[in-house]
Amino acid sequence: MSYVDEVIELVVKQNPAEPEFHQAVKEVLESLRAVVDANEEQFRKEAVLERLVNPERQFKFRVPWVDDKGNVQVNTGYRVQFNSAIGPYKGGLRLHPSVNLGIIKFLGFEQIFKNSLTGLPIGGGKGGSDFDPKGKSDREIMAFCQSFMTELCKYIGADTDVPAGDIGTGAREIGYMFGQYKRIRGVYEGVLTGKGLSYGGSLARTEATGYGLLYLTEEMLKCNGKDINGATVCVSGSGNVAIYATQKAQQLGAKVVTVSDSTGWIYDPEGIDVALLKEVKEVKRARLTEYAAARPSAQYHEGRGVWSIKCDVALPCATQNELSLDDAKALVANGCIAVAEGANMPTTLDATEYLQKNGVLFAPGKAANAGGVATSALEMSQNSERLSWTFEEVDSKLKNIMVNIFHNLDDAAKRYNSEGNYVVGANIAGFEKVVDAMLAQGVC
Ligand code: NDP
Ligand code: 2IT
Repeated sequence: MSYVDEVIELVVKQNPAEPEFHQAVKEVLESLRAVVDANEEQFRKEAVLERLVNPERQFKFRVPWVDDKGNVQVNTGYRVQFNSAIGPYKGGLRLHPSVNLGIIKFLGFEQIFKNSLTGLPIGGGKGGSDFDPKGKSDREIMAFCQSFMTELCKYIGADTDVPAGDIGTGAREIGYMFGQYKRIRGVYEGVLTGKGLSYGGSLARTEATGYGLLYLTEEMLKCNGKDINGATVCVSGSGNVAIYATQKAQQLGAKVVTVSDSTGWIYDPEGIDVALLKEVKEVKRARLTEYAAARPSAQYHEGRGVWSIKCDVALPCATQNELSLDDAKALVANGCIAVAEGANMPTTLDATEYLQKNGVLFAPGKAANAGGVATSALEMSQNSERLSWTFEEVDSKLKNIMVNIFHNLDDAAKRYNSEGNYVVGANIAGFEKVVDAMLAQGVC
């Protein structure tokens, strides 16, 4: 059996009931075959793949908090410190009822390669909790965040592990967590990114993931003789990534006709009204039915359905496995030319394969959504030098990073005879730097 197949089998055996982690490992290792085969003897001897798929450390902890009725609620918190070969652990905190160890491990594993692709010195980590922020009062959110940080603060620090936002964790939650960290540890440092601008946050971090997604998509289209200007775009999700992806797509001359949330989706043939979407989602924290009620051209549908709408470019920006094989077939049948993942692992393995086989340009999340963490690393730099850069400075660095990422994965794919396969390109380009650092640092 090949080394890659052996390690995939080992991961499934040693980590039962973690299907998302298996899926992420499988996608990465399958596409590293050419590199692994070329170095098999050394990699086996040094147990490179076994080390790569085993987190350096993982924490699971109790998070008790008091709700508005005076009852004690208990959630579970996680932080997985996956790989520190190229820098301090870096990655977001997800607050969603679906969170479990397997989900955090899949996200942490992806983060290793994503962070490497940014070209910045950040290792891979991820955390979160099964806490559901929906329907909670501000006081309940604060109570949860303070309790969560009371435990998490023992394991993180500006030079060791720097968490940030993800699903369910935005500026409000980062603020409460930062306050509690400072109070317990007694240090004012850049221990979290995505902070408010009044206490060490970076301009353009809020926009960065969505804007970065469009910068990479624009470059990928351009290098394949196509244009984002004039394209019809379907976006899923209506959170941080989806909102700023929609905004940048419109600035680049595209028309975005859909957004979604966990209960339904909007088809707006006139183009999504971003100001209204922000008001509904960022200010009121309401459902998309409110968007439809305020916008005559919008149709609201219950359930899923974004990918049934005819588009040139599809940008899944909600959550994992939200674009299935049937969705991929519908996109291809409707003439879609490109899919770029704003979310982490939103496309199932069979859907990815179908899209690629049918000539759809496919940019995997670890490359396409790397703009968020890259700008987090820029926030860390600004915190270290105790200065803040202008919006234009950060945005232009972000754009350069995304254009470079695209060319790095394009080159890596070409080097390994997989021209145009950006999944292979992203995994190989991300892996090379991490493995080089791991080997240089000896057995650790
Ligand atoms: P938000 O919490 O701001 O928004 C998430 C959006 O996705 C909401 O519209 C939400 O709907 C929807 N959603 C979440 N879970 C589900 C689900 N199980 N089924 C259907 N819809 C769902 O999160 P972000 O925008 O920050 O994150 C979106 C994706 O992008 C995630 O995969 C995240 O890991 C990834 N990402 C985020 C980065 C960042 O900087 N924030 C950076 C890189 C990647 P509802 O409100 O109804 O729950
Ligand atoms: O998935 C991701 O890259 C994020 N949620 C952002 C992580 C970060 O540290 O900014």
